[in-house]
Amino acid sequence: MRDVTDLHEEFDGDRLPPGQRETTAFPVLSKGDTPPFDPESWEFTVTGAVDRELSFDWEAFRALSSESQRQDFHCVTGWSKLGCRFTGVPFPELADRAGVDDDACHVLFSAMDGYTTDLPLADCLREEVLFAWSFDGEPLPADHGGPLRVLTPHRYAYKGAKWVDGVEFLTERHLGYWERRGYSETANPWEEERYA
Ligand SMILES: Nc1nc2c(c(=O)[nH]1)N[C@H]1C(S)=C(S)[C@@H](COP(=O)(O)O)O[C@H]1N2
Ligand SMILES: [Mo]
Repeated sequence: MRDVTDLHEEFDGDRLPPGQRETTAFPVLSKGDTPPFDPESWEFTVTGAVDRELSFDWEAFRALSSESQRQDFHCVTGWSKLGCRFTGVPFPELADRAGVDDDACHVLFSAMDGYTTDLPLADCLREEVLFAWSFDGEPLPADHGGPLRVLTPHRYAYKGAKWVDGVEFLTERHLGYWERRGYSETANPWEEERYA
């Protein structure tokens, strides 16, 4: 299992970022209802500034090479959950398959509840940005984004779209749901980048 709980060192910070408190619970934060999942009709797409646009059904996505990681989870509202065990597909694996264009600089994630979130491309091309289907050895619970969610342990957790079903590579910045409402684009927990 890859352990990325030391990535705070790269950001010159403590394991618990400033202004955060540790929780052992796993609170649920969603802007609306948990969308239903039908493995027969589920579709995941990779679009935009790439050589090959991709689409996967559930079976095909689950057949991608995956790994397990130990990660910390930092919510912008002030709680952090340390040492979570997730399994899924690292972002660079998908990016390699699609072949990202040289002029791509930004990424927009979209989800089955209408949620979107955006990040600079460089913040996505990291092994710990995971499309995860499993938490703690079990299928990812629906409230936490099951069947599939993004994890961004180097960023506040609103950058990790639950129920993710699309990744778009962009040549200019598009704002996501919370980013349009004043939250930070970069969302670095060690710099307390909560708001733009
Ligand atoms: N699709 C979707 N993804 C989402 C959200 C959402 O409302 N919809 N909320 C975000 C926010 S603000 C946070 S803090 C985390 C919370 O994840 P959790 O509910 O598993 O704790 O999911 C993020 N991803
Ligand atoms: Mo959040």
